[in-house]
Amino acid sequence: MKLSFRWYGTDDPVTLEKIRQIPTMHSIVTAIYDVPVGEVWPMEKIEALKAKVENAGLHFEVIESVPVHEDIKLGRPTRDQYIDAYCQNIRNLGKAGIKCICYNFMPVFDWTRTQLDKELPDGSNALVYYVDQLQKMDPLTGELSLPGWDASYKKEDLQKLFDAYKEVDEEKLWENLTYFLQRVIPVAEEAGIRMAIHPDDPPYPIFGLPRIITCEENLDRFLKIVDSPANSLTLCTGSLGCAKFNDIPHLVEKYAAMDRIGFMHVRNVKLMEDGSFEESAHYSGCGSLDIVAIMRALHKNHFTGYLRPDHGRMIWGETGRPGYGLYDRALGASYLTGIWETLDRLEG
Ligand code: DNO
Repeated sequence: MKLSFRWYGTDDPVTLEKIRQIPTMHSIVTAIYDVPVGEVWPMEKIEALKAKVENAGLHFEVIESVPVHEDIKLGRPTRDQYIDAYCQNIRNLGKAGIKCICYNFMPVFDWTRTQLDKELPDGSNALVYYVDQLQKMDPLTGELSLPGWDASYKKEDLQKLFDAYKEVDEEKLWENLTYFLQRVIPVAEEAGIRMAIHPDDPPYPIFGLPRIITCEENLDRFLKIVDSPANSLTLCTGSLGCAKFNDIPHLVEKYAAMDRIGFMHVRNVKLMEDGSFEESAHYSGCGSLDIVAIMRALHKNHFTGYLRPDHGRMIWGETGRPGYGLYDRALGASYLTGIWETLDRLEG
C-alpha cells in the first residue's frame, strides 16, 4: 500500500512539510480548488500543484476530487459538454503523472454530518451524525453548514436543484451514471488512470435525494457497468461502515481480491442503536469497525493501491478544517502503518 494524506492546498494549515514528517508517507491527495465545477483545470495550475508537492519530497499521483457537474447526475442535455471537460481533465491529469482520481456521484450534497465539533468524553472534538438532529434540518429553509457542502449554492438554486431531482429516482441515477462511465472510463484507461468512485456518505438517501453507491449489491452493479480496472472503488470504510448492513472487512476482502480498489480511505465510526454515528479515533477499540481485519484483508490480497487515514478528531487544542487536522490523522497513519508492518512480519 502507498500511504497518502489529504492536503487542501496552500491555505491548509497542515503544511506539506509537516505531512512529509509522518513516517512512510508516500503521496499527497489534493485537487485544484479554484476552478468552478464542470470546467477544465488549466495545465499550468496542475503543473504548479505538482511542483509544490514534489518539491516537498512527496508524490503527486492522487486527485480527490474532480467533481461531477450536477447536469451529468441529472442527465440534462448539457451533460455532454461537462463530460467533455471531465475527459479533458483526465487527460491533463494523466499527462501530469496522476494515477488515481477519486470522485463521487451523490446528488447535491457530498458527505453529511449534523455537527462538526461534538465534544467526546475524552475532551476531543469529532464530526457526528445524529438522527434526531438530522430530522430537524431542512436544507431549503434552515442554515446548513455541512462539511462537504458547496456553500456557493444560493437558496433559489438549491430549490431548483431539488425540483429537478424529483424526476431522478435511483434507476434514473444509475442510467446517468452509466452514461458518464461509458464515456469517461475509456479515456481514463488511455491516460493510465484509475477512476475510483467514493461511496455515498451516509450510504442511504437523505433529504429525499437518491443515493446509489451504498451497499454490496450496488457496488457489484457499479463495477459491472464497465468491467475494467480503471473503473474502481474508493473504499471508504467510514462511509460504508456507518450503515449496519455493510460488513466492511468482507467488502474489502472481496474487492481487493478482484483488484477493484484504487484507493482506500480508512477510518473508524461508532454506530449507535438508532442509526446515528460518531467519528472516532482510528483504533478498532474506539469505534465499531475492526480496522485490523480491514488491513489484513488488504495485506492478504497484496494491495498496492493508495491508502489514506481519513477524518481525524480535533485533539490537543488543534483548530482547522473539521475532520482534517494534522494530529489525529497522523496518529491514524501511524496506527495503520504499524498494523501493516506487523502483518508484513507475521505473514510475509
Ligand atoms: C470526505 C471525503 C469526501 C470525498 C468525496 C469524493 O472527507 O471523503 O468529501 O472527498 O466524496 O468525491
